[in-house]
Amino acid sequence: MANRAEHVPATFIAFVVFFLSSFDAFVKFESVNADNVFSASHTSTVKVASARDLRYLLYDVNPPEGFNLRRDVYIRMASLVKTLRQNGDDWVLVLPPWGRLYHWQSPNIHQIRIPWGEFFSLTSLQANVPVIEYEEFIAENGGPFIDQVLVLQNYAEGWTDGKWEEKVDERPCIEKFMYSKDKQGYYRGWFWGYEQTRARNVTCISAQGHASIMAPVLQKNITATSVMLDRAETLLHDHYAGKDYWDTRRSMVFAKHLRLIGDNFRAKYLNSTDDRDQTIYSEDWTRQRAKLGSAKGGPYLGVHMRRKDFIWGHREDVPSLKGAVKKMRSLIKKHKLEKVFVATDADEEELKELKKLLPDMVRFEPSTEDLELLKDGGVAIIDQWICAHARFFIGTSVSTFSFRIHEEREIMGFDPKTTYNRFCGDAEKECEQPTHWKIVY
Ligand SMILES: Nc1nc2c(ncn2[C@@H]2O[C@H](COP(=O)(O)OP(=O)(O)O)[C@@H](O)[C@H]2O)c(=O)[nH]1
Ligand SMILES: [Mg+2]
Repeated sequence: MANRAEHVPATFIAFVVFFLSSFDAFVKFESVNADNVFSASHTSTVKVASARDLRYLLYDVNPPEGFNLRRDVYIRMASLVKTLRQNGDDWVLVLPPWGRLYHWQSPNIHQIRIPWGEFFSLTSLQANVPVIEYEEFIAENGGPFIDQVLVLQNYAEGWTDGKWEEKVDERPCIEKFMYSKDKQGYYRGWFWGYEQTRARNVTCISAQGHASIMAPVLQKNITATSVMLDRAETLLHDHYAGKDYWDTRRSMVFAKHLRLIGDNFRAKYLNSTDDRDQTIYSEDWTRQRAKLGSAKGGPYLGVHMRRKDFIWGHREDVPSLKGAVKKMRSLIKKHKLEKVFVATDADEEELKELKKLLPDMVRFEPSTEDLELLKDGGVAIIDQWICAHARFFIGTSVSTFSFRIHEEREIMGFDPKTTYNRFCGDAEKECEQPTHWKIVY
């Protein structure tokens, strides 16, 4: 994998130098056990004067959550790592391998332990905050051990006095404990399919607040070198849609091979190229700053039509296929577009019906071999990339898949009128359209 080579080994070298420089560093390798995580005694750990201690933040998200909510949680964790690095140790964010996602259902393909480099440009992520792949963590750490897992949860009692306040406390676990002790006394659990991975200690923490609420806990109460936050989605954004949010979001550049496949598809089937459509994309996200309205987009309607679990609940904000197709036809006419590109997770039966209703639609349909290479995650990204380049886009109500397309278009400089649109349910009365979130540079 190319991503292996991309990682600068400087952190590793610094780590070795630091390790050899002081025997006191061993103090860092002690596991912190459950009852002293929050005690004051650990704050007296011997500090090495010069070098900042290298520490690793790992995290995971509630298993049923999909790809695009996970991308959102990454932004929260990157923000926490920035806070931690501002006044303390040399924290590095360990990227949780992709896999076992509920929506990735293509049969017979291996979709587990997927490194981030398969979907995102690691050098781009690195330009925002120090990150490493999980396998690099194992190598640097000297084995598949995580010192401390903190399982985040809400407060059993909810908001006391109906008042919301930020707080964090060690508490008994509320939900079923997903870790079990092995013969050696290590904790086993789901570590992204790495069966050899073990945790030295696991504790539950009730947390209510933004991501950086964890910073004092990780800095003062815990001395372990590697700490994993499980159920990290419990934490909120430090500042949604603020500068830091957008820096991290802009750094989440899709892997180049996926962008290229999307670009070739646009050229071949949608009469769309960057030059003509004014969708120039800088390889270096820190230099990408397009004026709103500067991007024109290809002469097609981009559609994200979320189905499956979005229709099972008979949500009133999601249209029938007929309703959606009617809307597409009117948009094609209104904006004088040549084609319609449809990204959807619809099942076979709905797809058949859709093809009947809209025989001229264009879809990205990979061969089995391509699917093996790209995986469901790669195909979803290509779908998003193509939707992001359309002259006009319409998505699905409160779908994070659609939200990520909005952001991609915002980065490229589309007129917001062409981006923040969603389908309305057939009988929906007040069909509120998505919010325009401006980039803060
Ligand atoms: N390829 C492709 N996959 C999709 C599409 N819509 C949904 N999916 C799949 O379904 C998942 C939906 O979960 P998520 O990303 O959390 O978005 P949300 O549930 O719509 O907020 C995605 O991650 C994809 O795996 C689509 O248009 N194209
Ligand atoms: Mg989801």
